[in-house]
Formats: sequence, structure tokens, C-alpha cells
Amino acid sequence: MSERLPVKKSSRTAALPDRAVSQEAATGGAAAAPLLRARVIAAHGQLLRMRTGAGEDVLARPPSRDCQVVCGDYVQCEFDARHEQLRIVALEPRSGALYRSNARGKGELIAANLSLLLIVVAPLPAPDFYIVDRYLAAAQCAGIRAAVLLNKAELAIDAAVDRELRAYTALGLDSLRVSAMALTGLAELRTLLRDQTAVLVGQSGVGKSSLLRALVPDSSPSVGALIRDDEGRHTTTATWLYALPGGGSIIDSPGVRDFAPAIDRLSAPALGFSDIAALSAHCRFADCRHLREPDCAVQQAVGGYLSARRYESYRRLRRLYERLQSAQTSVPSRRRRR
Ligand SMILES: Nc1nc2c(ncn2[C@@H]2O[C@H](COP(=O)(O)OP(=O)(O)OP(=O)(O)O)[C@@H](O)[C@H]2O)c(=O)[nH]1
Ligand SMILES: [Mg+2]
Ligand SMILES: [Zn+2]
Repeated sequence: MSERLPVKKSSRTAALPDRAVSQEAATGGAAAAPLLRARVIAAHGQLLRMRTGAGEDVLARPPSRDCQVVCGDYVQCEFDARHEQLRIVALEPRSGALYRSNARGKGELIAANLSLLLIVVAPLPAPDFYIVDRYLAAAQCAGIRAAVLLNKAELAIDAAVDRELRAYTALGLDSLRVSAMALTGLAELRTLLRDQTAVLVGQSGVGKSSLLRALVPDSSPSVGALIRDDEGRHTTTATWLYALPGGGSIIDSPGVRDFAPAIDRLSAPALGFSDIAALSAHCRFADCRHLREPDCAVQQAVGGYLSARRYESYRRLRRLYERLQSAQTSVPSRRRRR
């Protein structure tokens, strides 16, 4: 699935939304500076940082205020001689876009053109598997493959955590155990990452940036991407894309306290819960919400095929989904003040 966003057209580029942009077509045959194709590697601040096909890092101005360009996007740039600056003039169609909901339920794009979502957990900080489930739901609805990664595997692992990880494996997900500190499990992880565009997501402090440094040895902490938090620890503040030595790319993202998928991207009725979607085929009603409906195969499976925790996770997301949906529909459209 791909999407197109409105991009402010430049005077010389009539319409450049497609991957294969013909320079002649774009300029009406007139000689012009060639368009530069690049991938966004960091999208914070006023200028976006991108990498060209030749491996050169350049800065460029975003196309317009209403066009969001994020890490992982492929864009076309032209040189704006007046400002002596590169400017993005086209955004290529996206696939595998990860969105979250903001507090008002509006979708916000985190990163694009992803093929693998690596949801990182650790024995410490204690894992919040509700967050993991929500990332899984977002990945499922966006068509992105997901894997659960336990980092700090050299530490003692709680039996309940171990049980949850096994449940993800039973769902058909890759579930790896690695240690960025002891450097274990990395060969398997590198195999999983080969030729992918992967993004590391999860709670703050689970070791996403440490894993990144283990995988991409020359990735010095990028300027502006880290700040010292209250406890004096370095925490990631911006999303950055790095090239993997074995091919492919990996994106490090800031840690979260919570995560909610963008509601307009959650496909009803199972909201991206693949186990619930499979069970729902046996519910009496085709539009069963699996809450209090009679003859609901999902409710009947709780405690058996479906763990009570995973079902509770679905119920919480369902409640959030309905709350944000009704908040969006009940917001009166405000007239703009003059
Ligand atoms: N014991 C152990 N500690 C680790 C391991 N990996 C990372 N850490 C430690 O965990 C802490 C957090 O690591 P980070 O890599 O900054 O975690 P993060 O997920 O990037 O955190 P945010 O940027 O805040 O989201 C640091 O003190 C690391 O040294 C590991 O495999 N084992
Ligand atoms: Mg980090
Ligand atoms: Zn049901």
C-alpha cells in the first residue's frame, strides 16, 4: 500500500510524485539542474538531513508546512539558487508507514518505508506488554513485519516475562534474545535485519541505542540526537536512520512511556490483533466487538488459547479506539478567527 501527500510544486517541476521522475518531463524539455534523489535520515529541526545514492549526506529544506516528511522517506530535491539551499520538491509514495495517535487521536507519522518493526523489551525497565501489543497492532495494520527483541538477556528473566515472550513466538512472531552489553544473539539479529529497513521502538532505557551501536559500530551518537535526562543518562530525542554494514538500514527512535496506534489506520474489527482476528471468524455476529456479545469465540477462548492479559490488552485498545473516535466526531469544527 502506498500513499501520496500533497507536495508544494516548484515552478519548474509540474508534478513529481512518482518514483521514476523524468527530468525532461519535469522541466518540459528545458535544460535544468538535475533532481537529486535522497533518503531522509533525520527529520528534526528546520533542515532535513538526507543521504544521496552516492552515500553523501546533505541538508534540504522541507517542501511545505502541511507536508510531513519523516525519517525513511525517499524524496527528490532541487537546488534553490536564490537561497543556496537544496529544497525537497517531491515525496515518493510510501510503504510501511508507522503512525501513532496524539492525545487528540490524530495520526502522527513516525517513520516511513519500513519493512521490520523491532519492538525492544528488557528485564529492566520492567516490560509493559500492553505497549508491545499496540506496536504489534500498528505493524499488522500497516503491513510491516514485527519482531519482539529481548535485550539485556544476560540479566535474570522473570518467569512471567519469559511466558509473554513465548506467547509472541506462538503467535508466529520472531522473538530474539540479545545483549548489547555481552554482545550475544547479534548474529541472529543481523540475519533478521539483512536488507530491511528496520526501526527500533520501545520503552525508554531498554537499550535501543546500545543495540544500534553494537550493530553499526561507527555510529557516533548524532549531534542533537541525544540529551542527558534527569538521572544523567543519555536518552534519544530524535529519530535517525543508519546504514547497516551488511546491507539495509536501521532507525533508532526515542523511547516511549506509552504508545497508541493511529486510530484511522487500525482495521476493525480486531484492531490489528491477529489472534483475535482468527478467532472472530467463529463469533456469532460478523461485527462482534468481542466485549459482551453472546456466542463470542474470542471471549470463550480467554484463559485457553487467548491469555487473559492479551484479551485485556485488546479491550484497552478497543476502549481507547472508541473514545478517540467519538472525540474526533464530536469536536465542533471551529471557525477561523479573522
Ligand atoms: N545489562 C545491560 N545493560 C544494557 C544493555 N544494553 C543497554 N544497556 C544499558 O541500558 C541503559 C539504556 O540504554 P540505551 O541504549 O540508552 O536505551 P534506549 O532504549 O536507547 O533509551 P532511550 O533512548 O531513552 O529510549 C544504558 O545504561 C545501557 O548501558 C544490555 O544488554 N545489558
Ligand atoms: Mg536511545
Ligand atoms: Zn466476538
